[in-house]
Amino acid sequence: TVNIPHIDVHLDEAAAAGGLRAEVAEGLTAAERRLSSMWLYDARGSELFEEITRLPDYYPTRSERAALQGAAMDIAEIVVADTLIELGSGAAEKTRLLLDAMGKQGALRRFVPFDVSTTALRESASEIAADYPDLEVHGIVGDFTRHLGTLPDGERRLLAFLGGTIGNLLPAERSAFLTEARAVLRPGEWLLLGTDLVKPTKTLIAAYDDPQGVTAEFNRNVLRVLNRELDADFDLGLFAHVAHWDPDQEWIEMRLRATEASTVHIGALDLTIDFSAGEEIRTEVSAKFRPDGVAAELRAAGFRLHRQWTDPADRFAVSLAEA
Ligand code: AVJ
Repeated sequence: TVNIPHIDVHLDEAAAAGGLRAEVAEGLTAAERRLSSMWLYDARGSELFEEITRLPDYYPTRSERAALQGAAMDIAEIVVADTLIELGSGAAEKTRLLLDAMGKQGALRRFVPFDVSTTALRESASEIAADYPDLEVHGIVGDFTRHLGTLPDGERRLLAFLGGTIGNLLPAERSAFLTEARAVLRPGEWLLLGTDLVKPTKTLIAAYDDPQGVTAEFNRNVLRVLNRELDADFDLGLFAHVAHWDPDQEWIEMRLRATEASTVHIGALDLTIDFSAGEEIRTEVSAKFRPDGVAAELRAAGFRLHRQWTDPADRFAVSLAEA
């Protein structure tokens, strides 16, 4: 028999479209134009991100994998969880390290991948179900800033939020997310948090502005999403990819910079926007952390930090905290 995943969709298309409309209307008319990085991940965006993770300069995925390789068995033995929930699981590739270790430990029964991209989720849930025949796979399509309350119950759950995706939340969203995660978990349940670490600017910029141009393509893809979903007429050729390090906030910003003046019409919003040459839209922040800072944010949300691991080059941290 085949192991078929069960999938719940909490991001219904109408609500997502409403969210996109409201956000784009507000973000693109603000004095400092911005878009939420969530809109980067349509099917094509999720594929481009997977391609980014294989680029020589994009170290976070490899560094996190190295950290997890050293930590997975310890984590499995500390948490003794029956359910692994993974937020923003995408292709769920590093998850296998955890699934293997938790399987070996013996308590694991169920895997709950949670992602904003329906296509990425269906694909990864099916692959994991096929490769782990005894594992119950229950996928959830949702927005982890809004739908944490829909997570299935379990005896003892490990909530994994890897990839450094927490860095894509703004500081207030970040603390709201951690507080909500703490509220959803019972005492004795666990959070595993992956965070990219502060490092020399040139290493960071190289990771977000690759010579192959994949990150640029990923960034500009958000305009394709707006053209398709909101009947907009962005000319992708008129927007250049920019990766900027903000030393005060300690985050990378991806931006799209208008290379010349243009007028864009967004049909679904009945909105016309004039871009002057050089004007920018912020499309993502990707915060970089210090291990002590992660510990402090976890503590502020009511978690107790149990242990932190880093990769041998100290580029990326994985923190295990108890609710
Ligand atoms: C979604 C957190 C893994 O911020 O590094 C990759 C997304 N943006 N290149 C990150 C991303 C540009 C990525 N994560």
